[in-house]
Order: sequence, then structure tokens, then C-alpha cells
Amino acid sequence: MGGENSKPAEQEPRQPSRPRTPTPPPSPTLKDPWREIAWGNNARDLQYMKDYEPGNDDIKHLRILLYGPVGVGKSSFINSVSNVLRGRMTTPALTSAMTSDQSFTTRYATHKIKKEGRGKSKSYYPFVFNDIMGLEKGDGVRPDDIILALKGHVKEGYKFNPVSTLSDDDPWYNPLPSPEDKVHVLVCVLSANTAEITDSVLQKMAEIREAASYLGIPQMAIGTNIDSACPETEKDLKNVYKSKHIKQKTLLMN
Ligand SMILES: Nc1nc2c(ncn2[C@@H]2O[C@H](COP(=O)(O)OP(=O)(O)OP(=O)(O)O)[C@@H](O)[C@H]2O)c(=O)[nH]1
Ligand SMILES: [Mg+2]
Repeated sequence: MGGENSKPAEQEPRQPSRPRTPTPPPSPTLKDPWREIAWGNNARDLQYMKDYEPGNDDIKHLRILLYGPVGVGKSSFINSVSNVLRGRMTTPALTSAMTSDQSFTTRYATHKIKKEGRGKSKSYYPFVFNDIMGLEKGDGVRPDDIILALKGHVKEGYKFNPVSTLSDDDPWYNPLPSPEDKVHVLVCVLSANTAEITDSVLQKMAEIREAASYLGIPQMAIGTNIDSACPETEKDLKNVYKSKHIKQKTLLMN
């Protein structure tokens, strides 16, 4: 131990502390897309649609029915397909200008898309889209009515009644559906920027899916609003399969 005269122990010269570099936040995008898309093959895809013919000779067109929660973009999707095929702005299905809890589409409507050509040579694409009222928590289209539509029992223009299911003695009930009245493909439409889907809507969707499986109707799902769901897709839509947020949303939809 040092006395009064003892020298203080030599200390290492203090190193100037280095400024800490903050850890960068994790990237919102994946390095590699989780699904490969051949971007830029629009002309080939469009030609495929133009040449398409249903494999079954008994039907002139495939009937594709879209269902999903209110305001997810069911009617807008039909308009988008029509715009792409016709090469100009068209609005076969009316869409809502604002978000609301109530469905803007209330009637059962079939939308055909015209092919190019004039006069007698004018024809329609061999697939039609059926637009229906959205599924809501309380009101909205009843799953039983969608199941009747799958079987072809709902006549064109029927106004869905959220309180009661279409009965078989109603004039809007089609007792003898033709193969073309029946639905051939069922499409579930979900929005990528919806916070959450309520349990009651999920329950209705499950009922519809189960009935379609029983009827042997092929099903698929599409995601809308991917352009506004995350900053990366807002910048460039081609980031859709790189965006971690959209991947997460897709997993929740399954
Ligand atoms: N940014 C963006 N907006 C969309 C998209 N799809 C639909 N919208 C908008 O969302 C709103 C609702 O769209 P609709 O097509 O009426 O939705 P819907 O599912 O038919 O709604 P209901 O008939 O009320 O059940 C409209 O203002 C559309 O312009 C999309 O992919 N991106
Ligand atoms: Mg609609």
C-alpha cells in the first residue's frame, strides 16, 4: 500500500470511447421472393385468355363467383379484369367510393365481358363473373344464399335479404338450374390491408367453403389492396412476393 510519498499506480491511458453505430432496423423485404412470377409476359397471358375455351362442351361459359367481407374489392376486381381484357376503362360492376360497414353491392349480378369485334361477330368471353353482397358481422349476405347461388338457384337481379334466406317458393328462386346457372369456380376475396376479420365473418366463410367442397366446386383466393398494404408494394408492385408484411398476411389468410 502506498504511503504519502508513494506514486499512484500507473494507469492505462483511457481510450476515447467509439461512437456506437445503431443497429439498422430489419429490412421490410426478403432477399429472394417466396413466389416466382414471370413479370412482363402480359402479352402471352392476355393471348391465353383470348384463346380460352371451356373444356366441357355442355356449357358456353364458366361461372366464377366472388365472395368475401364488405368493401374488400370484389366489384373492383371484376372491373379490373374487364379493363385488362378490353384494353380500356370499363365499369361493369359498380363499386363504392368510400369504405362503409354496409355492402355497396346488394343484388346478384352476372357480368359478361365483350370480346373485340362488331355487329354479328361481337361475342363474349367464355367466362362470367358473379358479384354479390359482402359478408358482414350482423347483416350482409347470408351464407345459405351464397350456397343456393353455388347450386344455380338464385335468379339474376335478386336483392339479397340479410334477414331471411331465399325460399324455394319465391319468384327469385330458380327451381331448375341449367349447368350454366351453376357456379364453376368460387373465389374468396380478401384485402391485404384489413386489420382483422371478425370471428362471425370467418365462420360464414368456413360454411361457404365447406359447401363448395361438398359440391366439388374448385376454390381459390385472391388478395386485393396489395398496392396500399405496405410501403414496399406502394413503391413497386413487383415487391409483392418480397414484402414480409404481405407474406405474413398471406399466411393468416390460409
Ligand atoms: N388501393 C386499392 N383500392 C381498392 C382495391 N380494390 C378496391 N379498392 C377500393 O376499395 C373500395 C371498395 O371496393 P369495391 O370493389 O366496391 O368493394 P366490394 O368488395 O365490392 O364492396 P361491397 O360491394 O360493399 O361488399 C373502392 O373505393 C375501390 O376503389 C385495390 O386493390 N387497391
Ligand atoms: Mg361490391
